[in-house]
Amino acid sequence: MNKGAEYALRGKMPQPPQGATAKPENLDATASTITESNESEKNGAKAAPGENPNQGPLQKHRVDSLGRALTTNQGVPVGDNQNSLRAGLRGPTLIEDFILREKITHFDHERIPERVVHARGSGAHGYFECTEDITSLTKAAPFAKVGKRTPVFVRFSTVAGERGSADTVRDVRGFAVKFYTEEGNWDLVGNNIPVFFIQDAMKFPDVVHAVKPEPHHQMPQASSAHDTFWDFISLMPESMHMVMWQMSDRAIPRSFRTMQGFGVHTFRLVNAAGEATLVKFHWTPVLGTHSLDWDEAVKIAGADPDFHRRDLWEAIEGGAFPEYLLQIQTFTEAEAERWSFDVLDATKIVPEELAPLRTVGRLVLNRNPDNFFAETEQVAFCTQHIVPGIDFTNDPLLQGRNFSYLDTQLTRLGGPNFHEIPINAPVAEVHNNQRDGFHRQAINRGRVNYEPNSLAGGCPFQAGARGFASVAERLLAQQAATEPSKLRAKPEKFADHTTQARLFWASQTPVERQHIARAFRFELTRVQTQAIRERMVRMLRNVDEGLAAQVAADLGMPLPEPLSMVAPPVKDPEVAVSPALSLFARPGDGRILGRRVALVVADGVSGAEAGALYEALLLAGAVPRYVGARLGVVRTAEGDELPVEVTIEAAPSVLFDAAALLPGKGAAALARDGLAVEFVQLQYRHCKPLLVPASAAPLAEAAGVKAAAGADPGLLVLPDDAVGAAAPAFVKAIAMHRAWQRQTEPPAV
Ligand code: HDE
Repeated sequence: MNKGAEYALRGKMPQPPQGATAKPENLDATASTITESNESEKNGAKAAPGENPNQGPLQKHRVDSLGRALTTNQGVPVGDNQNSLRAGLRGPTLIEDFILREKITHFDHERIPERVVHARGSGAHGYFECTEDITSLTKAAPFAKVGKRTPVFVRFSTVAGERGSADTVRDVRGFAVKFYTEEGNWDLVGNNIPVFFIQDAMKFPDVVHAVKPEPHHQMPQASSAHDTFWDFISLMPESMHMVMWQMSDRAIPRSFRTMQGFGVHTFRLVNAAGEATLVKFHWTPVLGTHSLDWDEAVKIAGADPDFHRRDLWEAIEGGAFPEYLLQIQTFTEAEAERWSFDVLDATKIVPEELAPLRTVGRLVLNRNPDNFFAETEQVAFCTQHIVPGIDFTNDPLLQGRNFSYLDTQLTRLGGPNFHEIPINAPVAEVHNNQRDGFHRQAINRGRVNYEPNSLAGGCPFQAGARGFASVAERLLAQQAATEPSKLRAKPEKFADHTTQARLFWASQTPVERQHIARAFRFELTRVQTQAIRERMVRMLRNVDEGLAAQVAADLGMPLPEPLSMVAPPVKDPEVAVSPALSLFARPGDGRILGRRVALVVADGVSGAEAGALYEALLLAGAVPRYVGARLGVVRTAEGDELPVEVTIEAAPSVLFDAAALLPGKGAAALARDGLAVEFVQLQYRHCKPLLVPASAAPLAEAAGVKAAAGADPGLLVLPDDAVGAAAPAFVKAIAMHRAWQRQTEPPAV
């Protein structure tokens, strides 16, 4: 009996001991039935002590029907899967047809509620590898040893759109990682933007209601460009920092493979001695951070709504495994105390200048799911899934999330046993006295479902020091004597909403600033209520006068008074410019894995030049495609046939990262094909690398390409016979992603 250890006796804090256990003399004493050793094909053998049906790899759940006959869900072979059972050839269908009824009933119930936010998502399996020893900071299982690999499942998502909405809308992206550690599952449920709209969970339903389609007519889908969103934002100055990020190109990533991820909140790492360090988590893509152009993002939503999902799937199928570094910022409570912002405020970052990034591991996504529904749809992330070595902080947004995620899964996945769904089941063993509920899979043995017990030898027993222990924090220690210990209010530092919005703006390059201003113009132009536009410009004046003036001019309105601020911005902020906040700060490692490149062909194309370029791109890990006016083949100058893999109509320009017009006598004729002209024009407008050989000059000219522009590193104007040899320069231009120098307002073509 350890009852004494539960009480703080004589001022001594209790430490939970390991539970007392006794080995039974006879295993039958712990059985539920003394007939359990009667085996059958269904019964199987009796459970070995400690055995748990949910543990272990997913393979026991995979179904392969190769060579098998069709059956009902009861395993009855189905003789006829074409005709329902009817009374006579032209007679009515019989209710007796259990095969038809089972099939249709199952179909009728195939949908589960979509996630209330982050409904649109794409998942992948992979592993996390620890690359640096941080055992002095944390005892968390994934960091136990350098080189250790922990299996993971990752789900990327948009926030606002419904399950079938387009991938490339302007939105925050979810970046949720489930680590299957031997000490249980750890979910790091983050976003691709390091801050959030609100400071307190109390406002979450409001911000989500505001951004979702308006309730009276359910429009617009997956878009923040409407009145209710901006009405809410313009009345919530704390959202200003987040909105700056959301209007930047961060919200229109080129790919899940080229965006960062952030844990957002400040968490804690806890070491074996129980010492805690504050931490921020960052996922940094090895291929760099790259985004789309807004005009392009809009067009892709029509041309391929699955653009990001397809990109992720194809990259993994093609062996270009997406990879991210796990980087951490660590700092002490004392350091955090000195900063002008509060690290419990999710609308603030910790600038890298104050706490540098340290790489501690890498995440590699190397396997696509077998089944979207079973895995990507049924995966259940919960912020409160943490393991020994990780702990929360008192960020009021994180605290609110901790209530929410378990709760949402109960409805979405139909009950409290969602942890038994294969994708959610930990690889660690699960033993407790929880029983029953919808869809229970485990058949728990024995008559004991309570603790303490003697009838099951005290098992499962309390883990004691081996188990999870929350950081023993002195919650009221830093309180002023006058502060009530129960209240609804925010700390003073939470009141500054502008310093970091200014920091973000100051850290952007001119192109990025232009894009942010353009995004405000687009979104607020769609807003119908003038007063909302005005309030937003008033808010922007607190961030930057130039930005506010430009947006006001773009909206055709005079500059209104700045909005009054609850707290003035910090006078001398620790960091005024942080270059790391620019998208261009992480150009990537120069590889062009999975980049889609159009090689535009027509009859008379030089087969030699085409082949050389195609091969070089393949070797560089890109995905080249021969694009033509019609499917089939074109004749090469050498007299061979070259397959046209896809047409300009089916795969328009926006689906390619770069284009090469291939040399040949047919190239000029494409100048008379409106679709081909538009193809080149949009490649050019979206600042993508473009290779133009001499014979394709008329097509480029028809598209408005300014071939003379010497200052354009993305434009390769070449003699016809230099195309293949130009592959290295072309690859370099693609790795640069875009030649933003080309962009003008409004676009020249
Ligand atoms: Fe979530 N969020 N959230 N969230 N969130 C959900 O859980 C919620 C917040 C995030 O791929 C829901 O299973 C509240 C911040 C991601 O399955 C729900 C609050 C961040 C995902 C929920 C927040 C996130 C979710 C909906 C404010 C970035 C998708 C369905 C207190 C750090 C996970 C579900 C996946 C999903 C609640 C704020 C990230 C309803 C109450 C901040 C990536 O539980």
